[in-house]
Amino acid sequence: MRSTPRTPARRTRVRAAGLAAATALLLGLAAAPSAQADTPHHHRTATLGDLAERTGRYFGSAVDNPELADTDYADLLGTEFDSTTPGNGMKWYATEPQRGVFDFTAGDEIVRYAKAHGLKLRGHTLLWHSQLPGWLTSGTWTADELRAILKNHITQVVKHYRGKVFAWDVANEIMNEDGTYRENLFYTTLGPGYIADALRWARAADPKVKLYLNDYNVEGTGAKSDAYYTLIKQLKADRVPVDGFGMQAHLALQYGFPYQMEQNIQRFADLGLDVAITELDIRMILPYDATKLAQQADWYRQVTEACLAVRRCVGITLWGYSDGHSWIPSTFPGQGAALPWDENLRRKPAYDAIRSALAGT
Ligand code: 9MR
Repeated sequence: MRSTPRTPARRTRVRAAGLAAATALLLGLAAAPSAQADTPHHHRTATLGDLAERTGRYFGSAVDNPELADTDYADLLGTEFDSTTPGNGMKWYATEPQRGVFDFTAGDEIVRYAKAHGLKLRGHTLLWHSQLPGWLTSGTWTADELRAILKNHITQVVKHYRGKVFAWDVANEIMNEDGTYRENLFYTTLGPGYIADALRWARAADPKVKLYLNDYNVEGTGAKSDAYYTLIKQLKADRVPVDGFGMQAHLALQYGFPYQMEQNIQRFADLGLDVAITELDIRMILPYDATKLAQQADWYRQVTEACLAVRRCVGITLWGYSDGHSWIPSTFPGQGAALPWDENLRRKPAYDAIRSALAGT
């Protein structure tokens, strides 16, 4: 079994666990079975993060700042996963609450948490039609003004997190379902060129970070993912820096599994891109029952296997990992149970399905 490279924080933790176990042995104490102990004789049970790393990928979960106060939740996130994304902390309303006044408090808290637990960090998101600050949405801007505002926002935020995030969702949800451009503030004022501009400004601010476009309902083939395929092909032809395509994967049992997911991931990879599953959850109409949970587990397995089948599918992120911290019930009343852990942090069938898919068993 190939040992996986660990981050300093994780190595220290594993070493500390080994030391504690050795001390217990010296003292003649019976070693209690522990999932965390990693001695020369006893290997710590591999986490989803460990299993993903063995395939050269990551397995993460988003976290929203208030959830860090739920210590059971934060502890499990920090041990089971090897990557995280701020659910809200790096969005425009949080990072530039007043024009030209930047506040990195929430994002920095996630950076510190990720570092302390040895997690990689995805940046989310520089540009979106939603969760914009009031000063931006209530203002009227000329194209020159808005271009300067967008450039400054991207430049300041990307520079601040340079070396701290490995990827950015530069532009989030910029297409309609029919494959036309979403008429957000930037499109209506600047035209479609704002996308290439945003990518170039992000690249200028951090030459190394991976730059993504990210959206939902693009996991399968269809008009919306076709539109991204065409756009990204053109951006590449124009030498615009774009490194990745993020498929959010907010799935719902009642709407069917995405059509040709693996082939769809593959065609974006074939453009020379990284692909990531960025916000995975699989909701259902409540109440849940064993049949629905089994179907959900099968879908989690299928998503994981679709990613594993494509070399450039670099990782999977859950949009929160437990039913206790999920955006679904408040947004879709009567739906939920979307994550692999329940509200009491008990593993559901989906957990085992992901685990065996990652392990290839
Ligand atoms: O998880 C986020 C939730 O806390 C916010 O209230 C919500 C506002 O729309 O945004 C959620 O995250 C979204 C993500 O940023 C982009 N894709 C859809 C996610 C769910 O709405």
